[in-house]
Amino acid sequence: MSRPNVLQVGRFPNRFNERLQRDYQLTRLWEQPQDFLAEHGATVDIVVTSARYGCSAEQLAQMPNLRAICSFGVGYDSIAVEQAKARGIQISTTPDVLNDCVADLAMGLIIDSARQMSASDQHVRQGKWLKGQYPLTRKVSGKNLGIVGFGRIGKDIAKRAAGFDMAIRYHNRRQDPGSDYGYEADLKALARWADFLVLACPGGAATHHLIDAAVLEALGADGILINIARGSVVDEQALVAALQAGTLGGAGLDVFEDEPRVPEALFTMPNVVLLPHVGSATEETRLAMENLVFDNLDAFIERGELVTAL
Ligand code: 8YV
Repeated sequence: MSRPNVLQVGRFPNRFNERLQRDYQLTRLWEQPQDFLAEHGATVDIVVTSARYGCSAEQLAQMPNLRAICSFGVGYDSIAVEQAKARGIQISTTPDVLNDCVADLAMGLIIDSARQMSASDQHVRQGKWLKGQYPLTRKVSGKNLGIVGFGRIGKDIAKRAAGFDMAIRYHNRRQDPGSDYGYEADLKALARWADFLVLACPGGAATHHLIDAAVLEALGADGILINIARGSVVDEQALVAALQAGTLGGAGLDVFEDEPRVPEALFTMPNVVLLPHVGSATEETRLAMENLVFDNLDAFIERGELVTAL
């Protein structure tokens, strides 16, 4: 392909922006007039986007000659995958390189929400220790861990949790023949059994509000929900209601339904840990994700193939 036109749909960190600008024939969508896609969409060969910015069916329709979408991130719920595939448009994401950090963060949220590290840190910083001890919290080691979504990240969470002597069971669309962990086809049954229910499944229509009031009720007053997947997987109103009523024991959340907006009702709950979608956000992992986007771009430009195609 002779010097293809690459469209970058949103801002990335400077290092990434600069390398894109330096090495490719690049257009930055946000610097263009509103009607850029309507007027010039036919000139776009490759889109560079992210799990956050996505690529909608409307955008796709405005780019009749698009051949590839290279996305920064492993989630593709914000990309119109079906429409793209129907047109033969190839899609790459950045799998695997972020598994460690997302699984690490899941463990961090398990420990923090149970042991209330963030809330007890506040206790010290606000001078409250001088007035009294922090209340007792909940143990992590040896507890039951239910994992929803047993893909690469779910398995890496299991690996870590095994080091905490946790009993592990999982719920997935299908049982994994390569795994010795117990498979639970019934999500509510898994929630009833679990002390911690960790969400590591993809977002999108198939998992929308998979965790509803009934699942939260099954998890129960001693149960803790951990979400490092997508906010859309949880009925957030039901989650807030269960936490307010005390029918759910706690939550550790890195993702929300309407990011960056987080329900304010959660702000004052010591049994809830709130993170600003930082699962993959370490220097090392973000650099690896960037490099994988460039590997995909280069492979597509050189030989029409993506390295980590969906
Ligand atoms: C990033 C993510 O926050 O990989 C994903 O799907 O959600 C995260 O790693 C995202 O890619 C940044 O846009």
